[in-house]
Amino acid sequence: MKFFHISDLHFGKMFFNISLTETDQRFWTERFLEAVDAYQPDAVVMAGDIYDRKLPSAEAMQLFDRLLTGLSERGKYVFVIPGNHDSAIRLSHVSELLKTHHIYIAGDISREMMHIDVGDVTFWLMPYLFPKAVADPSVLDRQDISSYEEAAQALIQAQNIDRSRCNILAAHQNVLASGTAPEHSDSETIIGGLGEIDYSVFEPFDYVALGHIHNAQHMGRETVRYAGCPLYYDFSEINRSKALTLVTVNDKTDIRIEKIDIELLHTLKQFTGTLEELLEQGRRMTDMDRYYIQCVLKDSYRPPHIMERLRDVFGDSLVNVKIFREDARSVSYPAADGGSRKEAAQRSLDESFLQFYHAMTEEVADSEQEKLLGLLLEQQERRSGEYYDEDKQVPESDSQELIEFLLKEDGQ
Ligand SMILES: [Mn+2]
Repeated sequence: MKFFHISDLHFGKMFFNISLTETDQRFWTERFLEAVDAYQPDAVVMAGDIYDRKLPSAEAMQLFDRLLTGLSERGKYVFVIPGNHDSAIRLSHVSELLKTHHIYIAGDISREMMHIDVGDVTFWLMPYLFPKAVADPSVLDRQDISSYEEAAQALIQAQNIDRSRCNILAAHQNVLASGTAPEHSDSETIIGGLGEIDYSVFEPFDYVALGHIHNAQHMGRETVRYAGCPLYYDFSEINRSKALTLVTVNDKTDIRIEKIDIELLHTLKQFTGTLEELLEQGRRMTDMDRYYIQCVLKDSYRPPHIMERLRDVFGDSLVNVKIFREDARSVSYPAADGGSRKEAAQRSLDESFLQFYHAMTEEVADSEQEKLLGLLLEQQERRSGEYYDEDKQVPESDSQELIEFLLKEDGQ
């Protein structure tokens, strides 16, 4: 028995302002199906976060459709669990029907975990769980459960696991190795320390196919493993391999893990230097199209027309510009040119705002955003001249929308 363990596909994800669905994610899906042809696994385990959102875009759903159909056409078993980004109900739509095609998608948490026997191996599907869901009267009816670890432990203990068989679990949780947290990526939306479950809880399982953490790694033992996200979803993953995890089960005690390289449409490149140095590095590049590029500015003052000049050289490959910081906590760039309060007071409002913007987002506002800021300030100036009545409800103005646009974060 051989299977690919994948997770955190996040179909529909935006990378900065770029939609990856029709480009990188579709490319990856086709290369993955080729890898399935080349390595002939019996099954594919998808350990949650299939989609980036609970309400995925039509394009993201079509891509998942392509993946499931491609695997079904190749006669593979497919095991899917919902992650915290998925809607369990929507993901498991028509799942009863799909079982006839050997596609098994777990829905909401239930007392008996969905499990499927394939030869000597049993695949167990544990949807993303949280304590309240497991404690619920409709599941275990255990009001004493308060932590994620207790919840996972109780649910596993409630299963009738035949230990003579090889048991494979798919789970989407924040797993620790005896107190050691996994190496995180900034593309995860995980609150530090929340929902930790020690790997020992999964002791009854011979292999645990984990999702949730975006960096591939094992936790505690070789066979409790995060597959990691298939594509680069953040520059913090720049040195990480995106190879596929292929698991071969010879028997219960002999499980081998191989890493299979997969071609990506883009990988990441990060340049650090002054604007002039960055432009020079860009001019020397000959294979720009293969990368998504982040520029880290080391200038001690803010050079004019940063975005325009970088775009001239890097084109659409440039996805993000940020300010270099020695210490991640200090706001070195905005503070560097004007120390005193007097100087700060003399700075114009838009200059101050742009510095605030750097400090908050670590990004340089582009000309479009600067233009919007100008409009916003103009509007505020006009409004401040108007009579202000304290009893009067402040009208919902489009200033709010502009502020939100300027401080907008990428959809996570
Ligand atoms: Mn994820």
